[in-house]
Formats: sequence, structure tokens, C-alpha cells
Amino acid sequence: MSSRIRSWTGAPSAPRYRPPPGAVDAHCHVFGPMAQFPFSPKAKYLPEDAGPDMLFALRDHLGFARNVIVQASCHGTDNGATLHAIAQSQGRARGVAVVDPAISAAELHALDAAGIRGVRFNFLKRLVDDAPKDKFLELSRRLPAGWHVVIYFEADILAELRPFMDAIPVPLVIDHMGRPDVRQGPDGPDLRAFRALLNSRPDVWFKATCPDRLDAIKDGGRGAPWDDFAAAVAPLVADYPGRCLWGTDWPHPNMETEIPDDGLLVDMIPRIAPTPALQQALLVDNPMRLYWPEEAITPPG
Ligand code: 0GY
Repeated sequence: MSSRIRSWTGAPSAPRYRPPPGAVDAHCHVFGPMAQFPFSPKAKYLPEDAGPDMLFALRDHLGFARNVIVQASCHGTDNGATLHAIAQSQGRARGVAVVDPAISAAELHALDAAGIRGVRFNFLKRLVDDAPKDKFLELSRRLPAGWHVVIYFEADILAELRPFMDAIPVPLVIDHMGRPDVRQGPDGPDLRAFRALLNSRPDVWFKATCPDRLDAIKDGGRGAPWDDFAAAVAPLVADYPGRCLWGTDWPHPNMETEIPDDGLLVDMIPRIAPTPALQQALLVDNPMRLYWPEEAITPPG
């Protein structure tokens, strides 16, 4: 593999929007440090180190209180870097792991004790070699109590994945809304199919994340201010206010160009969640229900 990728901006701007107290960045990652936590031999990209100190400095800079750290594909099924970051957070981070589907019950319970609250099934062919639906389903039936499944896929395989997702017996959290083509608008085919999934059961959640990934390539230039994303996603947040999450996606895995300014990402929040009530749900109440239910004000429902 070629040289290591630096996918984040070193000095993000200070956001003008201030999140409510207790806000959770519910989708972010850590990379390494490689000397301590080597990347997987199967990694499809090789990032520069982006460890917990950097993540927590960004959290404070952006005005957030907590993080949900999602195991990135470059670390494979060794969750060491994610667990290390959670352990450094003084209770202000929890995580989502990527595991071998043959993982034992004892290992799952050790992850639970270390702050993991879900597993991620990644279906992006550019990131993983295989995604065995039958094994994932079997695993989803024996997760520790209170866990959920995070699924990452692109809109063109949503229909194909529906029987698999429908059979998963725990809550589903969909990364980046299943990557719809936001240029289609809020009523386009991709978001209509996604709404059908949301309407099929009450425990499907989504991350209203990644304007930079979904709306970046436009007119040959930078995507910000990400107008298509705002137009497509705001109605989804309004219609499903109890099931949306938000995150930075820092350190923006695998992005070599069009790297977003995290301050501008935070400034997108009022454009997809325009009222204080929606912002409180998106940034505090919803992630607390999923990741810190023992502290959540809103009871799980
Ligand atoms: C994301 C998106 C990506 C990568 C990963 O695990 C990962 O490597 O999640 C991507 O390349 O689209 O959500 O971080």
C-alpha cells in the first residue's frame, strides 16, 4: 500500500452553531496510533494516526460532550484502538465494534464491559472483502442485551439487503442513511426506499451524517454549503425526530480530497434540525437512549 493518508483538517474552524449541553458526536473513529494498534493487513486504506487525544480535543473544540466511536475498517476486527480510546475518555465515549461473527459469548461480554454497545456490518465492497449475511444474522441473535446493529451500505443494495435487515432482531442504525443520492431530493427514489425501511419497523435509526460524502462532488468543485444534503435530509429528521443521530465522521476515513472542515459540518446541524427541540433530540436525547440508556432522560421506546 502507498503512503499513509491524512484525511482530516488540522485546524477546523470554530463553529458558529453551539450544540446543546450534553451533545454526542455519534459517529467518529480513531486510527491507531499505529505503533500501538497496527492496522489490519486487509485494510483498504492506510491512514495517519488519529488517536483519542486528537478526537477529544476536537470534541471540546466543537462544543460536544461525548463520542460514539465506530470501529473503522482499517482496523479490521481488532478493536484495540477503539477500546483504548473509550478507556481514555473518562466515561465520555462508548463504541461500536467490528467482530468476527464467530466471536464467543465471553468475548462479547468483555466488549460490553469495555463500553461497546453494538456491532457494525459493513457492506461497502471498497472497504471490506466479504460481508457474510448468514453469519451476521446468526451473530445478531446472540448480542448482549441492549446492543444494536449498525449497517453501512450504499443505496443501490438497499432492496437486496431488505430481507437480511428485516430478520435482525435488535435495533438497526443505518450509517449515513444508506448513502442516498441527495441530488434526487427528499422525494427521490433513494430516500423513498429508505423511508420504506424506516416505516417497516419502529426500531430503525439513522445517522443524518456526511454531507461531505453525499453532496461533495458537484459542478467539479467543493460541496459546501451542501445545499442538496440539507434539502434532502431536513425532512427526514423532521419526520423521524426520535430516530436520528448525528456525527462528524472524523477523521473522515479514506478521504484524500474534499476533506471537510469539522466546524462547517457542525454549522450544518441547524439546517437539518432547525428547532431547539429537534436539535435536542438529534444531538442529546436520541444518542443517550441508544448508548447511555442508564442516564437517558427520555425512556427507551
Ligand atoms: C465512514 C465511512 C467510510 C469508511 C469507514 O470503516 C471505515 O473505513 O467507515 C467510507 O469510506 O465511506 O463512515 O467512516
